[in-house]
Amino acid sequence: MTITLPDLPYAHDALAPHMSAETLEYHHDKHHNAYVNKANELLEGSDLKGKPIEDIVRGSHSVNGALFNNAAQHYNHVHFWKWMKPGGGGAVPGALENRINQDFGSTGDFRNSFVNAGLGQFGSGWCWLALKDGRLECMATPNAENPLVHGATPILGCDVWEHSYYIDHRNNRKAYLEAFLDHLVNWEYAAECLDGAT
Ligand code: MN3
Repeated sequence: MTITLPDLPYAHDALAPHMSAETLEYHHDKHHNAYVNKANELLEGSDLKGKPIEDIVRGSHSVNGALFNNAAQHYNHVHFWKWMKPGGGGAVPGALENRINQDFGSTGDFRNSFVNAGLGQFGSGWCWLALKDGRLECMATPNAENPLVHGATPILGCDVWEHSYYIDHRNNRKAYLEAFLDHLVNWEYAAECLDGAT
């Protein structure tokens, strides 16, 4: 079984103006595709070949850096496309909203925590809402790293590599993170991730 590039779950221009067709053409068709090709190449002859992607990510972490980087980026992007939708960022489904209120105090506190995690990640990486030890928390990770290698399950993640926002928001990462939360997040998919984790 090889790793394959999933189609975007919407048209390339469906997230504009918050994330343009040009960004998605580069980000999905070129960057994500390159991670898929490289991961498949590196899986040849590896005993992780054919394993579920989560096992490949955990199994290559701190053992095979090149495989980890490409497999983890594949995992991260598969979910990232699904964590967005046209006209997203609306109401948080009740069960997830209750968990956010319980663990952060309020949705506003969650929002500050998520944006600050994204802003605080120096250079390339990701910010996350993740479930760890039964509690929701925000975290930031460098490069390809993700909550899986910290014993946590990702519920929502945002790519803060410049390739994700430089065309549309230039160097304004904060504006990108706010546009992601206000206009792009597919909260139904985040709620599905929480259901899967509990
Ligand atoms: Mn990316």
